[in-house]
Amino acid sequence: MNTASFLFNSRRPLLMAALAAAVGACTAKDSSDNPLADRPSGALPVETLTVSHAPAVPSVITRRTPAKVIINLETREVRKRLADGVEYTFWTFGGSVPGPMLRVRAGDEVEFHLNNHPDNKMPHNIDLHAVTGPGGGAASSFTAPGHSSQFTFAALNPGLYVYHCATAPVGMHIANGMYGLILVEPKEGLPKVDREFYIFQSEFYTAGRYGAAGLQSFDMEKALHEDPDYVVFNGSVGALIGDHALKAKVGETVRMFVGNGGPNLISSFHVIGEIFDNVHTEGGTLANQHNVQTTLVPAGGAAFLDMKLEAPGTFILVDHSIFRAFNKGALGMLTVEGAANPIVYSGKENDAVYLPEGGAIQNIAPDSAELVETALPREALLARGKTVFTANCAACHQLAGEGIPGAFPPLAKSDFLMANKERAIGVVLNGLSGGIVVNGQKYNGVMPSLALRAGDIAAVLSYIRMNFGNNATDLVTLDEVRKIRAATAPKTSAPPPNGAAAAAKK
Ligand code: HEC
Ligand SMILES: [Cu+2]
Repeated sequence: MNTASFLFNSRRPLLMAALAAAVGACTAKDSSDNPLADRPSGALPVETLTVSHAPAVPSVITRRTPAKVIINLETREVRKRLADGVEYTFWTFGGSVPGPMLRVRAGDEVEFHLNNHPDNKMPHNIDLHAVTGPGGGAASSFTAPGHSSQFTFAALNPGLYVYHCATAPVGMHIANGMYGLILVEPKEGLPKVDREFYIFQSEFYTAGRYGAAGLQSFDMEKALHEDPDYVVFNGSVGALIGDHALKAKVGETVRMFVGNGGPNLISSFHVIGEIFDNVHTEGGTLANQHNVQTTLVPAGGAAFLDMKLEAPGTFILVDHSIFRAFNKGALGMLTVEGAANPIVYSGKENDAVYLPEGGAIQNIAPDSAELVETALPREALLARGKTVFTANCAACHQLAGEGIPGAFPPLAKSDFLMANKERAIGVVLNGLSGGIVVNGQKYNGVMPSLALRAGDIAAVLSYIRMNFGNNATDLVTLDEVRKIRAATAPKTSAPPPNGAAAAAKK
């Protein structure tokens, strides 16, 4: 091999000395293990890595010889969506959370450039777990805003690695979104699959609780107690849902590169309705497990797995610490298209009344959720109203109900709200559009129907009519909401356009 000439040609004696030690340790094992063994004596061919943002994965490496790979990564502090109506100032690699996935080949020489955008307020650096060297690169990459750092490392060990910022306070830089994955492909490459996806779990600790609207700041107390408000895949609630769902076809094999930035929690990664055929536990090169339901992804760690898709449908990605999935955001979707395969999965074959011997006949009304709703006592109703308001209304009407001139009418001191209780119930039940006048100001927007339960509507209206400078003394009761609902419910499944608006203005 030609490690010597590679080392002595280098312009970076210190790093290369560290490298020499690492290479020495490596050759001591077995020369065929040495990832630098096939380095040519001359200069390596140079390529610049094109980065791709999650859930996209950079293309498979087809070359079978080492290269010098140049990576440019920019740190950006950006205000973006964390959930509907909720924003956060994320600190990012490449402007996104997670940062882009990086892909190199074992034996490559990687020239890394970390560029800290001049608009940023913080210094940043990068610790790549794929690096053999002090701080995984952090020691050489501390970069002030408006500056750029460069260091070079050899990709000695194949595997899937997390990278993250390690600037003090480290916890805060990670909590704000500074992480991503780097794959060091084994020399021979990975087994071929039809599609690859990049999924990254992490938590956010916000001043307001889950769903609280507006720009949220980082909450150090909650971070210390490891009690996040949000646990998400790919940086926000819903990043892998609906139009953003991962897509594949029946008969294909898919691979998921799953990282976990923490900063605190371990992920119990699971895909509802699928079984992982092969799992590379902890991101190692060995597919050491087959037929796995849930795999652990440690904080600051990764795993990758593949599965063949035999049946169509929507498969839900979750952290199976299940409140995180359904109440904190750790939920994604894989939509698989194709013909049904009744041998693999039949679909529902029969739906019959189940009458256990001796049991009473059960009558389950279609709106069974409604049946269990009971009227709440005054204090509980108002407390619930506040929660419903923060989660559902404040995004438009603002936290103190002050509204936004020209766009969202005020609920605070609103003559429109207070003039007619039944009409107000109708607005929240069915939405409103077509233009109204509130406190002498014209508004012509769309208030959506939010599909709230009757109890939540009673609660939120009781709350806003008694707060924000409104002077109601009576509550809005569950019965009143039910009555208006029965009177205004659309007769067909398609709601009449502006039906409520017309009713509201008469
Ligand atoms: C997506 C934005 C949006 C959300 C969310 C929203 N509203 Fe509205 N709301 C509007 C708009 C826009 C109007 C005015 C509609 C028009 O111009 O016809 C309105 C009108 C109203 C009105 C009548 C006008 C007034 O100021 O008194 C009430 C009452 C009201 N909304 C209550 C609520 C409540 C309660 C919630 C939460 C359960 C809510 N809204 C959620 C946008 C929103
Ligand atoms: Cu940082």
